[in-house]
Amino acid sequence: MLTVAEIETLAERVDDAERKARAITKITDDFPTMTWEDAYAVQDRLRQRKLGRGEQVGGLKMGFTSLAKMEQMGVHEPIHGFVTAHGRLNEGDTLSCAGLIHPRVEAEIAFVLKSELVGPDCDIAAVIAATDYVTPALEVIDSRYENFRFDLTSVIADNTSAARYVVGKARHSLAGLDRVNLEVVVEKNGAVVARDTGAAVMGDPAQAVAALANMLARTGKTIPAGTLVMTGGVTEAVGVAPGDRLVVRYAGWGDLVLNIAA
Ligand code: OOG
Ligand code: MG
Repeated sequence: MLTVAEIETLAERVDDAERKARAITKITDDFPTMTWEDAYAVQDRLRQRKLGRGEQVGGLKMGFTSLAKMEQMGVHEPIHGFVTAHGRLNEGDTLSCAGLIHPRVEAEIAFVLKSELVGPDCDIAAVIAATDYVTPALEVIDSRYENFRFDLTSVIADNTSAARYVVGKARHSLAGLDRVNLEVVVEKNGAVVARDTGAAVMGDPAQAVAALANMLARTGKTIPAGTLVMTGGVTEAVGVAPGDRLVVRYAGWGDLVLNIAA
Protein backbone atom coordinates (compact mmCIF):
# COMPACT_ATOMS: atom_id res chain seq x y z
CA MET A 1 0.00 0.00 0.00
CA LEU A 2 1.23 3.49 -0.83
CA THR A 3 1.33 6.17 1.85
CA VAL A 4 -0.78 9.30 1.54
CA ALA A 5 2.41 11.23 0.74
CA GLU A 6 3.35 8.80 -2.03
CA ILE A 7 -0.14 9.04 -3.53
CA GLU A 8 0.20 12.82 -3.56
CA THR A 9 3.66 12.64 -5.16
CA LEU A 10 2.46 10.34 -7.93
CA ALA A 11 -0.69 12.39 -8.64
CA GLU A 12 1.55 15.44 -8.96
CA ARG A 13 3.92 13.56 -11.27
CA VAL A 14 1.23 12.53 -13.79
CA ASP A 15 -0.51 15.90 -13.47
CA ASP A 16 2.74 17.78 -14.25
CA ALA A 17 3.50 15.49 -17.18
CA GLU A 18 0.08 16.31 -18.65
CA ARG A 19 0.35 20.04 -18.04
CA LYS A 20 3.85 20.25 -19.51
CA ALA A 21 3.04 17.71 -22.25
CA ARG A 22 6.23 15.91 -21.37
CA ALA A 23 6.29 12.11 -21.17
CA ILE A 24 7.52 10.35 -18.03
CA THR A 25 8.51 6.75 -17.31
CA LYS A 26 5.75 4.57 -15.95
CA ILE A 27 5.33 5.05 -12.23
CA THR A 28 5.49 1.34 -11.40
CA ASP A 29 9.21 1.49 -12.28
CA ASP A 30 9.59 3.35 -8.96
CA PHE A 31 6.68 1.70 -7.11
CA PRO A 32 6.57 -1.89 -8.38
CA THR A 33 4.34 -3.15 -5.58
CA MET A 34 1.57 -0.61 -6.23
CA THR A 35 -1.89 -2.19 -6.10
CA TRP A 36 -5.08 -1.41 -8.04
CA GLU A 37 -6.41 0.35 -4.95
CA ASP A 38 -3.28 2.51 -4.86
CA ALA A 39 -3.66 3.30 -8.55
CA TYR A 40 -7.28 4.40 -8.19
CA ALA A 41 -6.28 6.44 -5.11
CA VAL A 42 -3.74 8.30 -7.29
CA GLN A 43 -6.45 8.82 -9.95
CA ASP A 44 -8.84 10.19 -7.28
CA ARG A 45 -6.14 12.55 -6.04
CA LEU A 46 -5.52 13.69 -9.63
CA ARG A 47 -9.24 14.38 -9.97
CA GLN A 48 -9.17 16.48 -6.79
CA ARG A 49 -6.23 18.48 -8.11
CA LYS A 50 -8.09 19.20 -11.37
CA LEU A 51 -11.33 20.11 -9.59
CA GLY A 52 -9.31 22.35 -7.29
CA ARG A 53 -8.18 24.30 -10.38
CA GLY A 54 -11.78 24.77 -11.47
CA GLU A 55 -12.02 21.94 -13.98
CA GLN A 56 -15.23 19.93 -14.07
CA VAL A 57 -15.88 16.28 -14.66
CA GLY A 58 -17.51 15.94 -18.09
CA GLY A 59 -18.16 12.23 -17.94
CA LEU A 60 -16.88 8.80 -16.98
CA LYS A 61 -15.05 6.34 -19.18
CA MET A 62 -14.28 2.69 -19.46
CA GLY A 63 -11.05 1.54 -21.08
CA PHE A 64 -9.87 -1.78 -22.49
CA THR A 65 -13.39 -3.05 -23.13
CA SER A 66 -12.54 -4.47 -26.56
CA LEU A 67 -10.05 -7.19 -27.47
CA ALA A 68 -8.52 -4.90 -30.11
CA LYS A 69 -7.65 -2.30 -27.45
CA MET A 70 -6.39 -4.88 -24.96
CA GLU A 71 -4.16 -6.53 -27.54
CA GLN A 72 -2.85 -3.21 -28.81
CA MET A 73 -1.73 -2.22 -25.31
CA GLY A 74 -0.87 -5.66 -23.91
CA VAL A 75 -3.34 -5.59 -21.01
CA HIS A 76 -6.29 -7.82 -20.27
CA GLU A 77 -8.76 -6.14 -17.97
CA PRO A 78 -11.14 -3.18 -18.19
CA ILE A 79 -10.33 -0.05 -16.22
CA HIS A 80 -12.18 3.20 -15.62
CA GLY A 81 -11.45 6.90 -15.45
CA PHE A 82 -13.02 10.30 -16.08
CA VAL A 83 -12.97 13.03 -18.71
CA THR A 84 -12.96 16.71 -17.85
CA ALA A 85 -15.20 19.28 -19.52
CA HIS A 86 -11.99 21.18 -20.31
CA GLY A 87 -11.16 18.40 -22.82
CA ARG A 88 -14.53 18.38 -24.53
CA LEU A 89 -14.83 19.07 -28.23
CA ASN A 90 -18.08 19.23 -30.12
CA GLU A 91 -18.74 17.64 -33.47
CA GLY A 92 -17.06 19.75 -36.14
CA ASP A 93 -14.39 21.18 -33.83
CA THR A 94 -10.75 20.89 -34.87
CA LEU A 95 -8.32 19.13 -32.55
CA SER A 96 -5.17 21.05 -31.69
CA CYS A 97 -2.17 18.88 -30.85
CA ALA A 98 -0.71 21.72 -28.77
CA GLY A 99 -0.45 20.48 -25.22
CA LEU A 100 -0.60 16.84 -26.25
CA ILE A 101 2.31 14.39 -26.26
CA HIS A 102 1.37 11.66 -28.79
CA PRO A 103 -2.40 11.67 -29.32
CA ARG A 104 -4.36 8.68 -30.56
CA VAL A 105 -8.05 8.62 -31.42
CA GLU A 106 -10.61 5.97 -30.48
CA ALA A 107 -14.07 5.43 -31.97
CA GLU A 108 -16.52 4.96 -29.12
CA ILE A 109 -20.20 4.69 -28.30
CA ALA A 110 -21.34 6.90 -25.42
CA PHE A 111 -24.39 6.52 -23.18
CA VAL A 112 -26.10 9.40 -21.39
CA LEU A 113 -28.09 8.34 -18.34
CA LYS A 114 -31.44 9.69 -17.14
CA SER A 115 -31.27 7.87 -13.82
CA GLU A 116 -28.59 6.67 -11.42
CA LEU A 117 -26.95 3.27 -11.87
CA VAL A 118 -25.93 1.34 -8.79
CA GLY A 119 -23.72 -1.78 -8.56
CA PRO A 120 -22.63 -4.41 -7.67
CA ASP A 121 -25.40 -6.26 -9.54
CA CYS A 122 -25.94 -3.83 -12.38
CA ASP A 123 -26.81 -5.60 -15.64
CA ILE A 124 -27.72 -4.74 -19.22
CA ALA A 125 -31.46 -4.50 -18.41
CA ALA A 126 -30.72 -1.91 -15.71
CA VAL A 127 -28.52 0.06 -18.12
CA ILE A 128 -31.24 0.07 -20.78
CA ALA A 129 -33.81 1.29 -18.25
CA ALA A 130 -31.48 4.08 -17.06
CA THR A 131 -30.33 5.31 -20.49
CA ASP A 132 -31.60 8.59 -21.86
CA TYR A 133 -29.83 8.29 -25.23
CA VAL A 134 -26.70 7.00 -26.93
CA THR A 135 -24.42 8.99 -29.18
CA PRO A 136 -21.31 8.44 -31.32
CA ALA A 137 -18.17 9.72 -29.64
CA LEU A 138 -14.44 9.90 -30.16
CA GLU A 139 -11.86 9.81 -27.43
CA VAL A 140 -8.44 11.40 -27.86
CA ILE A 141 -6.11 9.54 -25.53
CA ASP A 142 -2.61 10.74 -24.71
CA SER A 143 -0.68 8.56 -22.30
CA ARG A 144 1.65 10.54 -20.14
CA TYR A 145 4.06 7.60 -20.34
CA GLU A 146 6.88 7.38 -22.89
CA ASN A 147 5.84 5.48 -26.02
CA PHE A 148 2.44 4.62 -24.47
CA ARG A 149 4.30 1.93 -22.51
CA PHE A 150 2.57 1.07 -19.24
CA ASP A 151 0.96 -1.62 -17.12
CA LEU A 152 -2.56 -1.57 -15.69
CA THR A 153 -1.71 0.17 -12.42
CA SER A 154 0.32 2.88 -14.16
CA VAL A 155 -2.42 3.65 -16.67
CA ILE A 156 -5.15 3.72 -14.00
CA ALA A 157 -3.10 6.27 -12.04
CA ASP A 158 -2.71 8.29 -15.26
CA ASN A 159 -6.51 8.51 -15.50
CA THR A 160 -6.61 5.93 -18.30
CA SER A 161 -4.73 8.26 -20.71
CA ALA A 162 -7.77 10.58 -20.93
CA ALA A 163 -7.10 13.86 -22.76
CA ARG A 164 -9.91 15.11 -25.06
CA TYR A 165 -13.22 13.76 -26.29
CA VAL A 166 -15.72 14.56 -29.00
CA VAL A 167 -19.43 14.02 -28.48
CA GLY A 168 -21.59 13.65 -31.56
CA LYS A 169 -24.69 15.77 -32.09
CA ALA A 170 -26.90 12.77 -32.88
CA ARG A 171 -28.96 11.37 -30.02
CA HIS A 172 -30.33 7.87 -30.53
CA SER A 173 -32.79 6.13 -28.27
CA LEU A 174 -31.92 2.55 -27.44
CA ALA A 175 -35.34 1.34 -28.53
CA GLY A 176 -35.07 -0.26 -31.94
CA LEU A 177 -31.32 0.32 -32.10
CA ASP A 178 -29.11 -2.66 -32.93
CA ARG A 179 -26.14 -1.50 -30.89
CA VAL A 180 -24.47 -4.92 -31.05
CA ASN A 181 -24.36 -5.11 -34.86
CA LEU A 182 -23.69 -1.39 -35.29
CA GLU A 183 -20.81 -1.16 -37.76
CA VAL A 184 -18.02 1.27 -37.01
CA VAL A 185 -15.42 2.07 -39.68
CA VAL A 186 -12.43 4.31 -38.97
CA GLU A 187 -10.80 6.16 -41.87
CA LYS A 188 -7.64 8.23 -41.70
CA ASN A 189 -6.84 10.53 -44.60
CA GLY A 190 -9.26 8.62 -46.81
CA ALA A 191 -8.08 5.07 -46.07
CA VAL A 192 -9.87 2.55 -43.85
CA VAL A 193 -7.56 1.83 -40.89
CA ALA A 194 -9.85 -0.12 -38.53
CA ARG A 195 -13.37 -1.50 -38.33
CA ASP A 196 -15.57 -3.57 -36.05
CA THR A 197 -19.09 -3.67 -34.60
CA GLY A 198 -20.65 -2.68 -31.27
CA ALA A 199 -20.28 -6.30 -30.16
CA ALA A 200 -16.53 -5.72 -29.91
CA VAL A 201 -17.22 -3.77 -26.71
CA MET A 202 -17.78 -6.52 -24.13
CA GLY A 203 -20.32 -8.21 -26.42
CA ASP A 204 -22.62 -5.19 -26.01
CA PRO A 205 -21.55 -1.63 -25.16
CA ALA A 206 -24.33 -1.53 -22.54
CA GLN A 207 -22.33 -4.21 -20.71
CA ALA A 208 -19.45 -1.74 -20.36
CA VAL A 209 -21.79 0.71 -18.59
CA ALA A 210 -22.95 -2.07 -16.25
CA ALA A 211 -19.32 -3.04 -15.61
CA LEU A 212 -18.52 0.58 -14.69
CA ALA A 213 -21.37 0.67 -12.14
CA ASN A 214 -20.11 -2.62 -10.69
CA MET A 215 -16.49 -1.44 -10.47
CA LEU A 216 -17.54 1.82 -8.79
CA ALA A 217 -19.61 -0.14 -6.26
CA ARG A 218 -16.35 -1.55 -4.83
CA THR A 219 -15.71 1.87 -3.33
CA GLY A 220 -19.35 2.70 -2.62
CA LYS A 221 -19.77 4.95 -5.67
CA THR A 222 -22.55 5.02 -8.26
CA ILE A 223 -23.03 6.54 -11.72
CA PRO A 224 -25.21 9.62 -11.17
CA ALA A 225 -28.18 10.50 -13.38
CA GLY A 226 -27.12 12.72 -16.27
CA THR A 227 -23.65 11.16 -16.61
CA LEU A 228 -22.05 10.70 -20.03
CA VAL A 229 -20.36 7.28 -20.10
CA MET A 230 -17.76 6.52 -22.78
CA THR A 231 -17.83 2.74 -23.26
CA GLY A 232 -14.31 2.29 -24.70
CA GLY A 233 -12.63 2.05 -28.08
CA VAL A 234 -14.43 -0.30 -30.47
CA THR A 235 -11.21 -0.83 -32.46
CA GLU A 236 -7.55 -0.17 -31.73
CA ALA A 237 -6.63 3.49 -31.26
CA VAL A 238 -5.27 5.39 -34.27
CA GLY A 239 -2.27 7.72 -33.93
CA VAL A 240 -2.83 11.20 -35.34
CA ALA A 241 -0.56 14.07 -36.37
CA PRO A 242 -1.15 17.71 -37.38
CA GLY A 243 -3.04 17.94 -40.68
CA ASP A 244 -4.68 14.50 -40.43
CA ARG A 245 -8.38 14.02 -41.07
CA LEU A 246 -10.22 11.27 -39.29
CA VAL A 247 -13.69 10.11 -40.30
CA VAL A 248 -15.53 7.51 -38.27
CA ARG A 249 -18.56 6.05 -40.05
CA TYR A 250 -21.24 4.69 -37.75
CA ALA A 251 -23.58 2.72 -40.04
CA GLY A 252 -27.04 4.26 -39.90
CA TRP A 253 -25.88 7.01 -37.54
CA GLY A 254 -23.78 9.09 -39.91
CA ASP A 255 -20.14 10.12 -39.72
CA LEU A 256 -18.12 11.79 -37.02
CA VAL A 257 -15.29 13.86 -38.47
CA LEU A 258 -12.24 15.10 -36.61
CA ASN A 259 -9.76 17.36 -38.33
CA ILE A 260 -6.39 17.73 -36.66
CA ALA A 261 -5.07 21.30 -36.90
CA ALA A 262 -2.03 21.64 -39.13
C1 OOG B 1 -5.72 3.62 -22.15
C2 OOG B 1 -7.08 4.14 -22.48
C3 OOG B 1 -8.02 3.06 -22.97
C4 OOG B 1 -10.20 2.73 -24.25
O1 OOG B 1 -11.17 3.25 -24.79
O2 OOG B 1 -9.95 1.52 -24.33
C5 OOG B 1 -9.31 3.62 -23.46
C6 OOG B 1 -4.79 3.62 -23.33
O3 OOG B 1 -4.98 2.81 -24.24
O4 OOG B 1 -3.84 4.40 -23.32
O5 OOG B 1 -9.65 4.75 -23.29
MG1 MG C 1 -11.28 5.34 -24.64
